[in-house]
This record gives sequence, structure tokens and C-alpha cells, in this order.
Amino acid sequence: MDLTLYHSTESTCSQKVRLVLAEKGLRWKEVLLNLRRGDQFAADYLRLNPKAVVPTLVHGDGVICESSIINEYLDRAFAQPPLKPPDPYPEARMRLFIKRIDDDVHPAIGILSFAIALRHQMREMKTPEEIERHFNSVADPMRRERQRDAYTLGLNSPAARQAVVTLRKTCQTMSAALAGQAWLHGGRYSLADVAAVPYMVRMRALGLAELWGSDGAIAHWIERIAERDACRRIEDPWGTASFARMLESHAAGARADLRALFDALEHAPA
Ligand SMILES: N[C@@H](CCC(=O)N[C@@H](CS)C(=O)NCC(=O)O)C(=O)O
Repeated sequence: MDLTLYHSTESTCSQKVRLVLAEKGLRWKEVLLNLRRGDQFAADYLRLNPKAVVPTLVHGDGVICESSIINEYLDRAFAQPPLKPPDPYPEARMRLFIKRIDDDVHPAIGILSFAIALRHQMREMKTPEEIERHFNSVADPMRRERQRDAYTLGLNSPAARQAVVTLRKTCQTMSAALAGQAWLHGGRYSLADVAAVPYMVRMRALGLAELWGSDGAIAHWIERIAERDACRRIEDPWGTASFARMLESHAAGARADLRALFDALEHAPA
């Protein structure tokens, strides 16, 4: 049965699935979507993924949405190498961690990517009418409003401030977990490491690596993942170089605002 991944090189959720496909040594076909152009809103794609987001995996006749569910599916359907701890309790802890990444970190990174960089890129590429059409097409009303807010207010959006708080907390938990061990959960490289790493790399491009903490644990863990054979086999595992340059150049422009936000939050209650 063929595997086809509908994805985007730049999307963090797609990056997670590509990491698992590579670990499992699977061959797959790709359909690349350009999210800035709005390919995700095309009627044919909405039939596969009604939320108009990537990735979507098609395996034979089966259609699977949601990156973490896709990764669980791949780990079940293609057993080697296993990407879950063998015992039930560490597996439950791993799932809880992944849920927090999906529920909290994913929206936080989405908001900050928009507030720091994508809002500028959007202004350069689209007319005000096209931008309005883009927001109106976002299926999830909460997500639509968060994006609109970050587009209008940038780092002054309350959601952006809250996103920095969320990331700071998550990074503290991760650094503590990585103190003295190579991987986040259950003593082996797992779906937890896969779930978190694209967001940490995106943080670096957005000028947010200061939130990783000063012990170097997250930086070294990213290096360990990047050095895995599977990761080396992926072309642009964290998105294209030109996309990274675009993020980094807007992050440089936002440095002073970010500094002010970090300083304000330093003394705010956690
Ligand atoms: N919970 C979903 C989230 C998917 C998601 O938000 N994907 C983003 C890229 S990382 C997307 O497709 N965005 C399209 C848009 O913003 O219009 C998953 O894990 O698959």
C-alpha cells in the first residue's frame, strides 16, 4: 500500500511526521502544499483535511489527519524501530508530554511565528483583501482570531505574551528532563522527542532560544537529533534555508521588542 504525505516543508507538524517516516526507513510520495498561497483551502484538500491544515497522510484507502495521530499510526503500522517506551507508565507520560506540545506549544509557536515574522511576509505578498480572505478561510474560529490578533498587534498581542510564558515553562520542563539523559522519555528516542524538536528549532530562528535556559541541554539535544542517520537523510528537516533566513531577518528586527517582553516577564508571576 502506498503512503502519501500532504505536507509543507516549513510546517512544524509536517516536520514531525517526516522525522518518523525517516526513522522507519519508509518510502513515501509527497504532495507539497504552499500554505502562503492558500493551497490548504482548495476543495480537494478540504475533503481530506476539513480543518485546512497540514499534514495529512494517505495510506492505501485510509486518510489520517493530526500529526501526533499520524505518528502513532506509523509507529503501530511499521514496528521497527519502536518509537515508544516499552512500559505502560513511561508511555503514558510520553503521551501526556505530546498532548502538552500539541495543546499549548503548537499554538504558542504559531502566534509567535505570526507576530514576529509571518505578518510582515503576508503584508509583502498579499493585498489587504487577500489577507482578509485568508483569515476568513481559517476553519477554527479561535485560531482565526488568534492569527488576526497577532497580525494586527504583533508582539503587543496578549496572546503573544502568553505564548512566551508557555514556551518558557515548557523549556524548563524539558531542560530538567534532559539533565543527565539523552532523550525526553523512557530512556530512548521517542515520539516525544519528535513532537518537540521542530518547535525548539523554530524558536531559535525566531530569536527565542534564550527561553531554552542556560544549561545547554536543549541545544545539545537538538544536535543529537540532527546527527541521527534518519534526520540526515531528510532534505531540509526544519524547512528551507530561505524560509529560515526570512524568519531570522524579521526576528532581528523584533529583537528590541522581544528583549522588552522577556524583561517584563522575568519579574512577572509564572
Ligand atoms: N493539530 C494539527 C495542527 C496542524 C497545523 O496547524 N498545521 C499548520 C502548519 S504547522 C497549518 O497547516 N497551517 C495552515 C494555516 O495556517 O492556514 C496537527 O498536529 O496536525
